[in-house]
Amino acid sequence: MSLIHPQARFKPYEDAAGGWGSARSVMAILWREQVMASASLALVKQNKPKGFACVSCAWAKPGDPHALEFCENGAKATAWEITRHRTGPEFFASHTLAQLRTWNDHDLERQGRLTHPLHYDPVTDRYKVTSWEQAYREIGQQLRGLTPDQVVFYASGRASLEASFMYQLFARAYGTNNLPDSSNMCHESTSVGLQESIGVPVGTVTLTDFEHTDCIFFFGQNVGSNSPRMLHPLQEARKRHVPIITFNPLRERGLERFVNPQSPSEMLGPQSTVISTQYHQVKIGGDLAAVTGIIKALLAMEEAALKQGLPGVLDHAFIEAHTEGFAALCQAVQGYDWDLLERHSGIGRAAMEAAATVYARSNNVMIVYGMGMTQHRHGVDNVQMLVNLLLLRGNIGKPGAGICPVRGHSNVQGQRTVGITEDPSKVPADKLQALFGVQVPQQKGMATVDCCEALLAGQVKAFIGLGGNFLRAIPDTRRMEAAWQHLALNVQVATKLNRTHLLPGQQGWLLPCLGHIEIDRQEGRVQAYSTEDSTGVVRGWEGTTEPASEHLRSEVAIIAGLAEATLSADYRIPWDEWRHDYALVRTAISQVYPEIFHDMETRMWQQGGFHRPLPAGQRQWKTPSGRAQFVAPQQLEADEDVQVTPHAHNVLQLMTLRSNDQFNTTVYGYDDRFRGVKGTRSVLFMNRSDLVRLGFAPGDWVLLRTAVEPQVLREAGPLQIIAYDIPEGCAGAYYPECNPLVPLWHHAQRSKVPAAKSIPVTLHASQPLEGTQTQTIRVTDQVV
Ligand SMILES: Nc1nc2c(c(=O)[nH]1)N[C@H]1C(S)=C(S)[C@@H](COP(=O)(O)OP(=O)(O)OC[C@H]3O[C@@H](n4cnc5c(=O)[nH]c(N)nc54)[C@H](O)[C@@H]3O)O[C@H]1N2
Ligand SMILES: Nc1nc2c(c(=O)[nH]1)N[C@H]1C(S)=C(S)[C@@H](COP(=O)(O)OP(=O)(O)OC[C@H]3O[C@@H](n4cnc5c(=O)[nH]c(N)nc54)[C@H](O)[C@@H]3O)O[C@H]1N2
Ligand SMILES: [Mo]
Repeated sequence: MSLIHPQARFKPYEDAAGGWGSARSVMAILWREQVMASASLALVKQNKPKGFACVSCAWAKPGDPHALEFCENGAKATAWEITRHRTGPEFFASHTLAQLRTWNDHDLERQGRLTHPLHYDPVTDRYKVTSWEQAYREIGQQLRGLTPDQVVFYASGRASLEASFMYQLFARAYGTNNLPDSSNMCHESTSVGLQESIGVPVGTVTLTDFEHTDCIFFFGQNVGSNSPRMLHPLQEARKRHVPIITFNPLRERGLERFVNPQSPSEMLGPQSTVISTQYHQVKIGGDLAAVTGIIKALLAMEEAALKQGLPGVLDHAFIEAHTEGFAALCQAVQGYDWDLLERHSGIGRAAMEAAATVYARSNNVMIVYGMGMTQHRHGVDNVQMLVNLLLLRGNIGKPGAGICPVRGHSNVQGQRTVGITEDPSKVPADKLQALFGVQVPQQKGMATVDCCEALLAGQVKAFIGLGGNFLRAIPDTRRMEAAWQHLALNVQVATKLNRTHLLPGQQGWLLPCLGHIEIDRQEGRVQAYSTEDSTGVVRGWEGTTEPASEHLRSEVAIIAGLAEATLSADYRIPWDEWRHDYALVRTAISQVYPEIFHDMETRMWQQGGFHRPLPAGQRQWKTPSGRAQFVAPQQLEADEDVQVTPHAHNVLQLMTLRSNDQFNTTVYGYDDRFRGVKGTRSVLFMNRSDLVRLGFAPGDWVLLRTAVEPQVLREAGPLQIIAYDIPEGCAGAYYPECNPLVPLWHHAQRSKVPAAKSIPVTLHASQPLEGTQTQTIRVTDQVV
């Protein structure tokens, strides 16, 4: 294949996930960040008692950890946070924000940790060092001059339970429920779907379930890159011959084969563990049809068995005792014929039947899923369809079975538990009133998409970001960047410089905070913090490395400082005491949420922490009917903006993906080892017959244009085409570079999660950009 950039390469990766490739990749980043020695000290404490929680994903940390309880990407996240590189006053003195806006995501964060509080100076177009006191005073003053509904309090999913609890209390005492968070772009389809179906907003699977399961289904989650520590329980399950059945348009390496890089015998031996025993390359958005097909096959098996006087395959006792909506589900499923199901799923009837056969003979089945399910127009229906499948054989509320959404950031699930939500009905208003004198505003606040709409309408005047890279993570980048500049106040609490910080609005503040790996001392005493992981386990942690700069403040301290400067003294909120002793914040959390967090201070230090109560796991259904709900599919396509027969015309379905070398908008490097990409992110994965049909060749450069709402030009690229093993009509490219293509309105019904996994696009011939090959997409990513 001819490639124009000499350093960019595409060569299929032959090795298993993990293995030597993983070890080499970790060494490379430790070297680049100059943390060979400090990282070795830190990594042994990662995910350990009296250590720190990995700042990468939210996957469960075992109570009895391995000697080294981290994965390749966890190690990268650690190295990236404890890096020796610094983005200090000299850096900001020598760069205007206009200059920095021409840099890409990698180069911005690569400069290292922020060291000083900064205030934007419009005269010189630079950030200048300020004092914390001045920052709090001026921000407080400005917030007092605005009305609460003009102000947004965004949270990315990393802040601890303590910081998150204080943040939502600050927002509510100020007078707003405008608390969007990263999970609005992520697992909100889960929170909505599971709540309706089984009465809890979170998954029911725990780590021990992996020891008891006898079958695992995987839908739209890339375990090898995004939650690699889960490969260990999967490997253990495979050693017990547990079948794993995967549905994914791409053959993701972590779902195919794994070598444990921390096992000398595996590293030196020739064998890798086969992960998936069945691999079904559904087309993007084809899962509703695929699961409908599996259920249709189960119903046929049931009928055949009963005819022969044999026991059926469905758990009728469970269905009768615990569920509602079974007949409607059966009727809907039987209404779809196999032709239609094959066309919409992109896989054959035999594949759906094969999955059904294994499902029917397994007793304890769990379903694991990720963004491939939630980030669709019908993301909520996707989630509920997975629950339907589980309920048919009583696979919720018994050991080894259940639903397992794989959450993103390290404490994203916990943030919601302690009140970060736009919905006031989800917070114990009476308690906040009684304990702190805070009257929770009645009016629903803004989640992420609402906030973007309000920004476009000029209704948001101030934005406070507790971490994250909002402007880069949201859809419709170009339109949002233009609107963003009109903010009167923009306060960003962050560890590293990113694109959102480069559009400061009229008053821009960049407040550098401690990361979670760092020792947080308040008045000389080390402070612990806590998180809730993807399986509902709450644990206590402590940072272990010295802070990147003496000027950093903890998130808890920053929130307290801002709150004190903003709120009147009428409230009984002990900000100053909380800042000096986080245990007092935990006491408050236990008082507000006693069912979940009673005795938190002791229980979070127990071996393995403590589980939040999960009624669905005990077969108690907190739904309006008191039963688990079957939800009949209303349609088969997860994205109605996309036609069913893409190969008949020139529109492809584009999914935006993470590489193995990034954490969301944080781009560690330009390799996506498992997918065989080296030295570039400017690629488009395409099916060979599509590219031939559309008149392109591998190595060609193209621009992508969104194929709906033609009056708005949404364009990204240029990207270089790679012929790839992906279903016809589907294409893949990297997030966040392709976010300008996602229309803001193209989001999931009911949960409003942007449908980043199925964007209708057309291709247009182009040329590579001048300059270095690592340049990412520039064309429409500029501020207009
Ligand atoms: N190293 C690392 N770890 C991370 C992150 C990171 O960026 N880097 N991000 C964190 C965050 S915030 C999150 S939310 C999670 C994200 O982790 P994932 O949920 O794995 O998200 P994506 O990488 O977006 O990958 C989605 C997967 O779904 C597949 N897919 C896309 N569309 C469909 C579809 O229609 N059907 C099916 N069946 N599959 C589909 C894709 O091929 C891909 O394998 O990971 C977290 N962990
Ligand atoms: N097209 C497309 N868009 C997507 C997605 C997709 O798959 N496709 N995925 C969506 C998903 S699942 C998510 S979760 C969002 C992610 O959206 P965000 O959570 O907003 O983005 P991140 O990239 O995780 O944020 C990175 C920044 O967080 C800051 N940071 C890091 N550690 C800390 C810390 O300890 N404290 C503080 N205060 N700041 C810190 C750093 O400054 C860093 O630059 O993006 C969403 N957008
Ligand atoms: Mo996420």
